Amino acid sequence: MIRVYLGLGANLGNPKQTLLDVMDELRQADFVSQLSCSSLYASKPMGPQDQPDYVNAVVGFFTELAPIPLLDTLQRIEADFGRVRGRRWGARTLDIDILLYGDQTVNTERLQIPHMGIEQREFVLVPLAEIAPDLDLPSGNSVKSLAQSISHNGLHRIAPAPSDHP
Ligand code: A4P
Ligand code: MG
Repeated sequence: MIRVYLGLGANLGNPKQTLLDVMDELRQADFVSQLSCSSLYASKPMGPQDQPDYVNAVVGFFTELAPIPLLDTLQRIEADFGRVRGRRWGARTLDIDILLYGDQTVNTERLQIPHMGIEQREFVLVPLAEIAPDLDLPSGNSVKSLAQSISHNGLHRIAPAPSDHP
């Protein structure tokens, strides 16, 4: 079993409810064990500014799925939630990024892990530090210290993590 961390983001429709629904779906999925969920955070858009603010969160779990089957599965979940692929960094109903897959590095055309930009994004580092404060990235940097030193850029907590025992 490999410990995986996903970044969840949404800024169309009802982003908060979408992320709560995705967390619920993951908790019940047969490829997911021991799910932990961060709080939900509101964040300013990175990239084009003429789009709504985002809601972001991070989840972690153990899985037996290999990286590409995991990506396929997560892209099906994105599609189920009505994601229409538009411009890069543009508005979306649901974006799921594989942030980390154990301590493995993946560098193929379809998949790069760690997800590029982890260390520069407050909306990834802060929720990741909430559920994995003792984690070190493959680069050797500590998630907690990165989260403490990055500019929070208006990031703020808007909802608690859903209960581990609904
Ligand atoms: N792909 C490669 N590596 C990965 C990975 N580790 N996890 C490929 C998931 N997918 C990965 O993704 C394009 C392709 O990336 C996929 O088909 C997969 O093969 P996409 O989700 O269709 O496109 P995208 O998300 O528009 O592009 P990208 O570069 O992934 O953007 P990001 O980095 O996801 O950024 N602002 C705030 N505040 N919060 C956000 O969450 N998100 C974005 C999107 C922009 N601004 C944001 C936020
Ligand atoms: Mg993406």
